[in-house]
Amino acid sequence: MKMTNPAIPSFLHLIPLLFLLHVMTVAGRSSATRFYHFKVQTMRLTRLCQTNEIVTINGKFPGPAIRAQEDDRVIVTVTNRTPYNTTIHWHGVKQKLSCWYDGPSYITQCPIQSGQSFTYNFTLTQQKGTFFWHAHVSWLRATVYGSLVVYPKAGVPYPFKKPFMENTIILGEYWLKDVVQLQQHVLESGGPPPPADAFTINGQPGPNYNCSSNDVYEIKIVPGKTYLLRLINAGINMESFFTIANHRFTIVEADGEYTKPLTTERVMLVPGQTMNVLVTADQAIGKYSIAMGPYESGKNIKFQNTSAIAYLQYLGALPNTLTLPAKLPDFNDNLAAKNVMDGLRSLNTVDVPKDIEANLFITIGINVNKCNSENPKDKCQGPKNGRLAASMNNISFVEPKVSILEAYYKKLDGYFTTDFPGVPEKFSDFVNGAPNNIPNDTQAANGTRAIVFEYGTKIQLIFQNTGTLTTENHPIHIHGHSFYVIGYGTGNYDQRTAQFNLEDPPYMNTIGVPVGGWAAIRFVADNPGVWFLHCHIDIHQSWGLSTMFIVKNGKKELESLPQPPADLPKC
Ligand SMILES: *[C@@H]1O[C@H](CO)[C@@H](O)[C@H](O)[C@H]1NC(C)=O
Ligand SMILES: *[C@@H]1O[C@H](CO)[C@@H](O)[C@H](O)[C@H]1NC(C)=O
Ligand SMILES: *[C@@H]1O[C@H](CO)[C@@H](O)[C@H](O)[C@H]1NC(C)=O
Ligand SMILES: *[C@@H]1O[C@H](CO)[C@@H](O)[C@H](O)[C@H]1NC(C)=O
Ligand SMILES: *[C@@H]1O[C@H](CO)[C@@H](O)[C@H](O)[C@H]1NC(C)=O
Ligand SMILES: *[C@@H]1O[C@H](CO)[C@@H](O)[C@H](O)[C@H]1NC(C)=O
Ligand SMILES: [Cu+2]
Repeated sequence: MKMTNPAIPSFLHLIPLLFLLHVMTVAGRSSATRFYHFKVQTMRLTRLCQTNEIVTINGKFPGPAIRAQEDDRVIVTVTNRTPYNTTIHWHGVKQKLSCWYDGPSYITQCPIQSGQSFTYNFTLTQQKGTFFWHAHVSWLRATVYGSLVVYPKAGVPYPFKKPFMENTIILGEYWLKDVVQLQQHVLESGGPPPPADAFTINGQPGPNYNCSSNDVYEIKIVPGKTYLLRLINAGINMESFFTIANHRFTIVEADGEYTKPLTTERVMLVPGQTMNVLVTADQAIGKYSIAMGPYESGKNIKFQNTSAIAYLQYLGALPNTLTLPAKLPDFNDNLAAKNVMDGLRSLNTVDVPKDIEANLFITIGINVNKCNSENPKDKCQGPKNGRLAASMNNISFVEPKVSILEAYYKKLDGYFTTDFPGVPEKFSDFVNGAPNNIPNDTQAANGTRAIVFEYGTKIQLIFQNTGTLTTENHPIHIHGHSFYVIGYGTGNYDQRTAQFNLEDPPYMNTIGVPVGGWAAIRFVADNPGVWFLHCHIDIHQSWGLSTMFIVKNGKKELESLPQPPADLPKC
């Protein structure tokens, strides 16, 4: 099947929205409610010479796009018609006073089990831009994802010249195996995950893969016009480079916040990141490759290294035009990844929290635990016959059996503790001073521990990558809040030499902490609830690279979490 998205149809689906904008302006209403029904179901899909059952929403892959406007209410009823547990997370949506609808399984809700439904109900308060939704349980998000596009309010222009058209580009990783079973097997084995069978662009691997010469996403463009591409990395375990043959493009938004325009030839997107870029059809009429390939900063990691390809096709190009190839950086080009980050700035001067009230330092990295199994051949396939794990401040997160938010709200004892340490047990050379007695000296402690903040606490958080097994860029994602990325660097964080940008740092929800380095973020904890903080590389999260923080209710009006919804799933 050939997937095309020619200019006219992509404009057509905007017409109802434009009509609505008109109605709303006339009626003088400030926001609307958008209703969706998500049927979680299995679907047969042919990719890479094989037909498999995958889990998707409403029989679409990628799943349906949600389109709304700033301040709208979104109501999505999710009905689970598969044998698998599911939940949906609205990635980047702050869920102000609606933590119950955030979606991470066993953090804010129990899974929606086979046959059950749950209605998510939240507003897009003061948020606009490119977001996405994805399953937040097991590895279901390998196929359960789609875009969530929030337009500015009626009459509010973009801070750049209005693009002629727009397209959403979702980067993904595709497995031929049942991903829920695959995750289980990998975790049982103690070893690393297998590489994905393919990278995909809008669900299509493209011509570099066997049997895929027709499975290509194509954008048809009019010469001379400027297009807005909404890039979303929905990948599971890999960070990715993205580039377009012969075309430079300009970043204007990152993680749903406008940025100062930054023109580049390529970007690196970590899983969980979104970026809006403008590209102008200013090259010779022809056909150009759009490519997605691996960024792997860790050592000795097996990964998929065939790039996914889509086409940028000029209208008027001859049918058999030669496709111009796109040149991706080498998989380990740390500088290419850093260069983009170096140029990201908020569009305007921003109000970065000063007078920090909670100053945290969190180490992030991989551990190797001792085997402790009578069956090491099957269960201890990690380095030196150990079992791979991951941790924050040396605590490997243990997934609870209940929803922590429910346990917290209903004061149920015994499911979690509130003693997650704000600093590591001991400071040392985290990057280079790794113990070499694996697995004896590389064990992690286990726990389901939270940090508790008073409402309104001004937080500074330093993430420090450790080199226990290998240093690696980790994409840290925070739920319920965006944060200013005020600084980052390589090596161990040093307060005396670290440089912070308190003027116009980017405001993000996912930060790729540099390989063997650190990143500093600031935000105000102003959203009551229990919020997951985790590496968005799914295997790392599954190994325990996560924690959670609780924001207590405030004292004023609109500072308290409402009661749980009546249909909240039970464990
Ligand atoms: C969604 O939440 C709003 C605000 O709490 C409430 O008024 C409305 O009834 C809810 N709608 C549904 C369908 O649950
Ligand atoms: C295509 O198939 C050949 C032969 O089976 C195999 O060697 C090669 O690795 C495959 N290429 C990709 C990109 O999967
Ligand atoms: C890419 O994969 C091929 C096999 O598919 C392998 O021969 C090659 O060494 C890999 N390259 C890198 C840089 O991993
Ligand atoms: C991590 O915790 C384990 C288990 O308590 C301990 O043995 C190990 O020394 C700790 N490692 C570090 C770096 O703190
Ligand atoms: C943490 O849990 C893992 C898996 O259950 C176990 O192998 C390991 O020994 C535990 N670590 C400690 C320090 O108890
Ligand atoms: C689905 O979720 C329920 C509730 O937490 C749990 O008891 C059950 O084991 C889960 N099923 C699977 C296959 O994970
Ligand atoms: Cu997320």
